[in-house]
Amino acid sequence: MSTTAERSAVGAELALEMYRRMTLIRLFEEQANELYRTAKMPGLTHLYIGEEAVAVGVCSALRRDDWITSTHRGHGHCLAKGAEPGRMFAELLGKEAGYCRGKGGSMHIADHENGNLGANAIVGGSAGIATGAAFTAKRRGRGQVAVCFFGEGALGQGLVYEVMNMAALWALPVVYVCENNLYNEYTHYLEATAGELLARPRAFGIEAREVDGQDVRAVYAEASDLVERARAGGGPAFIVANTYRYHGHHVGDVDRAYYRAKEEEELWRSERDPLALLGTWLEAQQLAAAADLRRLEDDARGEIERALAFALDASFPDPSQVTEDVFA
Ligand SMILES: Cc1ncc(C[n+]2csc(CCOP(=O)(O)OP(=O)(O)O)c2C)c(N)n1
Repeated sequence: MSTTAERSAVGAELALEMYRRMTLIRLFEEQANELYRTAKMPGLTHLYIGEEAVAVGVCSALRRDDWITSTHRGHGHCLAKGAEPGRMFAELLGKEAGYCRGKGGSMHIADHENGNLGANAIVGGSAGIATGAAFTAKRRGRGQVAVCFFGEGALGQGLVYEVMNMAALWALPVVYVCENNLYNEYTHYLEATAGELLARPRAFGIEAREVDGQDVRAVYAEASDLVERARAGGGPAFIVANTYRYHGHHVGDVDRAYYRAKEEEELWRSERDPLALLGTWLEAQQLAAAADLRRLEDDARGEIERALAFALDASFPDPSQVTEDVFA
């Protein structure tokens, strides 16, 4: 029987794959920002830059047939679970080749083939979907696990407590991943959330842990442990991943001085960047040289450029499709 540390140890191959995937997310998001700034994308989007280690660390602990549910800040979760960047860009641009045939946009991307049950524009809204999926997983008995990503702002939503109660009573295989990036839109979370975050799941008897959300190896270790525990019938778990979004709440939120200091942003970027932290570790362990990391970055850049070109070239849906796949 292997120990938790052995199970969750990150070798060179996995570490490099996590580096590649985090890079892909960052480059995807930079391009999404560019699409907004050049008025090629209709509407807004919420960038995940700075938080890449949470999605990648957690999803690296999952099987393809495990499920995730996501949020309004969902691109990183989609890519970490295996979505194609080209079809994601196409969705952002309202093209037929997109994951929702161009009708969902940034906040509604779902990718069922890879177990992604969907992003969700309703804060906390996907907690019910993830918990329901975990109920299905338990009934089917194939060892699947559901992961529910949400921001700490969702802890103000009653639904989250209703489903944690049921998940604990029925020992459902669900892991709630709270991405604490400090802000609910333009308000520091301490102004909106009383008490300790971890006390909330613990009130239901749910195993709850805190992790450095900038350290992808730490996120992977904690997630692997709790996912395998859930898979083995150990019931639900809750992770608070401490992290930070480098950009605004959405792409249009460029003037942020009234709610957070530039120095704070610069400190996270310079001292706590998830890519830099993993890159430094890889080099220090002599698992990769700077040139290897540059090659990975170049490959990821090429993939994003091809994906973007595909989406820009793709066609819009025919207007006759406007009422297809619309359920409400
Ligand atoms: C039920 C509901 N209330 C309010 C909103 C408006 N809203 C969108 S994002 C957001 C803040 C979310 O903060 P958090 O959950 O911490 O996620 P983050 O944006 O920090 O990733 C709010 C209030 C919404 N989408 N849904």
